[in-house]
Amino acid sequence: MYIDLLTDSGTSAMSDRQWAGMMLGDEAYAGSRNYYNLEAAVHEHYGYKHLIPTHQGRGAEHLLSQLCIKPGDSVPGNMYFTTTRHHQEAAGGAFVDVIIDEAHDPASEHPFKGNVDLDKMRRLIEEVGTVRFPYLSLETNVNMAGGQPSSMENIRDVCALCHEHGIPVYLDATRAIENAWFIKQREPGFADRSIKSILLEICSHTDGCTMSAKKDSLVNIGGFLAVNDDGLAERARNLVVVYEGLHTYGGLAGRDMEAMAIGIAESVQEDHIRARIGQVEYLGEQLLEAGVPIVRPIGGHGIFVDAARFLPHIPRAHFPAQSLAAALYVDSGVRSMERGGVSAGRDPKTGENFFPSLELIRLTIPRRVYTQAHMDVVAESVIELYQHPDRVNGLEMIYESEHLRFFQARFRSVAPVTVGDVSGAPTAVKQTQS
Ligand code: PLI
Repeated sequence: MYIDLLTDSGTSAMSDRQWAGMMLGDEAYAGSRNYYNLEAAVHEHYGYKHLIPTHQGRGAEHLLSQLCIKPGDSVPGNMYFTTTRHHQEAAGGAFVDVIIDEAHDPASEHPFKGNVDLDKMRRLIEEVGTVRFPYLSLETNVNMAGGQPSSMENIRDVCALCHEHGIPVYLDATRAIENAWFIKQREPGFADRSIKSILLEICSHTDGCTMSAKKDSLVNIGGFLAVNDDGLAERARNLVVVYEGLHTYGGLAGRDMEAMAIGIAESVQEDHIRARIGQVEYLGEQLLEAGVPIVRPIGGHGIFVDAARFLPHIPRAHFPAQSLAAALYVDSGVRSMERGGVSAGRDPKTGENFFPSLELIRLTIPRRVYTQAHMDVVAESVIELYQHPDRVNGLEMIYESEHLRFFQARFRSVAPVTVGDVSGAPTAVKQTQS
């Protein structure tokens, strides 16, 4: 592995201050002082009343889904995310997509492709009634759409609509700070506001959040559920003890909570977020200049390459995005991530493959890890493949795990690869493929 762009989750570099915080771990089973530091940081930056730490984001999603969703419920959201939808379905709910149509079009230049379509949401409320809606799941800087933000206006309006009908709104705040950056850049009236104040305002419209601190908060492990409702918080504290650990550590070591508290404060620093998103833009601009089809506008945590347009000769059944990810790795040792048909999985009712409109690979940039020179290498390899799409073969899946298959699936090339087909590939790779 030369450059690892699989994910920005838990792969960012911690600062000297965070590492110093690790040395202050208070590993008391109950009431670690690091918990209280984390609670203060979440309160100051996200504003919610109650904090329940979890080992990572999906731990918080599990708690929220188990506590709020009943079998037969519909859970609207602005595009699915893999683990979020999985926990909703495991609790008996069905995810309903209410994101604007532009989010499904990689070429649309809409500045806020993460927005909820208010008409879709209104229609859904009319069709289903409010009884079967446990909450709206509102993701910031929507991952599967290409790291695309929602506007403050849309967040405010959709929250008002939901609250009018007694429906709570829970934020997926995993990349809320990247969303805040785009609001500052693109939405009138926010240019002079601090990232910290924009983040607080986003959260103030909602009733709570699930959080994977492995992204925005710059830690290798950690997450939390934060809510305003006293009763829900009490029920969550009861449940976290069953699945994660005591309510003052939620599956984390004291030192991890300290690093998270410090990471939260660092994550809203303007220079940090400017450099972080600036690096993503640096890579994206090079690909755009070479005509490579990528999701536009350039998103927050990575560049999403439109594999369907990149490899029109590979049918969806042979997973163009997974095929491109494999070819890129063979070409240059750059690991990317499939975000298309493999990630989407199967319909739990029919067992049929989902084929989402977006068939993408994600070049995900960890925070504070790589230099622009690394980005040059990535761009060179992607452009090389774009100019020689015939070098990329489709794949068939030879192992599929039961849950969240994209994490563990295995593939083989549908066409036998003979030596010389893949320029520059090491011999061992060629043998494995054939
Ligand atoms: O990986 P977790 O369990 O800490 O978090 C799950 C999760 C929830 N919401 C969102 C928007 C995510 O992006 C997310 C995890 N994302 C991963 C692992 C990624 O590679 O994007």
